[in-house]
Amino acid sequence: MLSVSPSPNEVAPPPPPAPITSTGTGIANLPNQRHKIVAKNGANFTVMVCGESGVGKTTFVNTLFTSTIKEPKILAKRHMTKNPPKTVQIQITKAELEEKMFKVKLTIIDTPGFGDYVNNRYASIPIVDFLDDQHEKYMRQEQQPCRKGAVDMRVHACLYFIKPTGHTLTPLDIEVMKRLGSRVNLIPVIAKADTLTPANLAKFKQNIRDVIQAQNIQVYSCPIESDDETTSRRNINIMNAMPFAVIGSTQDVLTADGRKVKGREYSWGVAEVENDEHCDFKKLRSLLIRTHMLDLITTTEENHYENYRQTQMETRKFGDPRTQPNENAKFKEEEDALRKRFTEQVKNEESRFRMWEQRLLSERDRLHSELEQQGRRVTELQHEIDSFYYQRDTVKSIRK
Ligand SMILES: Nc1nc2c(ncn2[C@@H]2O[C@H](COP(=O)(O)OP(=O)(O)OP(=O)(O)O)[C@@H](O)[C@H]2O)c(=O)[nH]1
Ligand SMILES: [Mg+2]
Repeated sequence: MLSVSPSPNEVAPPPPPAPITSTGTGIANLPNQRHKIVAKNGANFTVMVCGESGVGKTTFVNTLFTSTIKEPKILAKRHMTKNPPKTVQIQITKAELEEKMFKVKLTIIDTPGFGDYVNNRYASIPIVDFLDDQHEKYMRQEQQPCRKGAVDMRVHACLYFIKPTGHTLTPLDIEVMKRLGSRVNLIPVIAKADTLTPANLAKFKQNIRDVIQAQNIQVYSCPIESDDETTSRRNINIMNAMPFAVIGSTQDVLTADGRKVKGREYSWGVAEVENDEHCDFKKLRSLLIRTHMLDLITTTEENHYENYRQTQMETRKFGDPRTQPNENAKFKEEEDALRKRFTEQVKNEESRFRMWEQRLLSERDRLHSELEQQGRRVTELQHEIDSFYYQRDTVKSIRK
């Protein structure tokens, strides 16, 4: 069995992965200096997908598996259908890629989409918690006397799926991406590229790049410099494609020229997953499991994990010694979030009371004027009664 669905906060260790042979994605091409280490130990590589609900995260994961691994039947546990069901909890799928002498234990973490609610401010909390928890678990294991068999689920690449609106990043995208970018190698991805025209896609990409820069969002940037000119050119090519536009599909369709490809069929033709003219799926897949896997692993270890570790050490040094270091930082974040929420709620209540007060005052004024009117009416009636008695008495006295 390859997939497990533990709760977001409690990730149960998944069962051992079944070995699968890759379709030749070139793990053997990992840079030489790291070659031996990887060959000896094998690499643990973890990718996470996240983004708004329904943008195609699960379909992308399935596409990645079916296009990368020769025996998708082993992954039958996943919903490989055209329209996968809504992901409701963090889902972990493990597979083992093997090429020549190299083994890569690939873990893909699919997350539930957010953006369904009016207030999505806290939408990314489970994902951020998951990322921090993996660093924390690893750090605690590292501090143990025996570190053999340590479970390492630190996320090496987090693909953030952007809705293909054709405009720009939403405030929610910006907020979530900022939080993710400071913790993990963040790779922005434009979902459902087949729904945009090439011109709109190019414009959309540029808008996203501009916002990323203006908002100072930390995204993964691969090293461009290399002794080898071809590698440098390839890296520049990859960087220019960011944010990667992808098409997801596990369906085999027939093109006009008779090729059977993974793609999406339209009346005007086929949008092909693995066609560089149609989308950047191949570039992204190559970056992940071929050309930059090692860089993603190294930067996670050296930058993101190290940042986390240092922050925790600082907190431990200056924080309350009775409190666990991670908890200190987490409590601080939670406290800030709670304080913000509390202030907001107080403000909301205040404005509710003010409106209520306003309503009561205008009701009071209305009743006052009604009372005055009624008073005037009473006086009028009293006059009428007086004049009635007066007339009756006059008539009586005349009769007498
Ligand atoms: N046109 C188009 N549709 C896509 C693409 N990828 C996925 N879809 C469709 O979008 C719908 C949602 O896809 P999912 O993969 O379930 O989306 P998700 O992001 O996992 O959704 P949640 O699990 O709810 O967060 C399905 O009907 C897919 O067939 C794509 O590249 N192009
Ligand atoms: Mg899903």
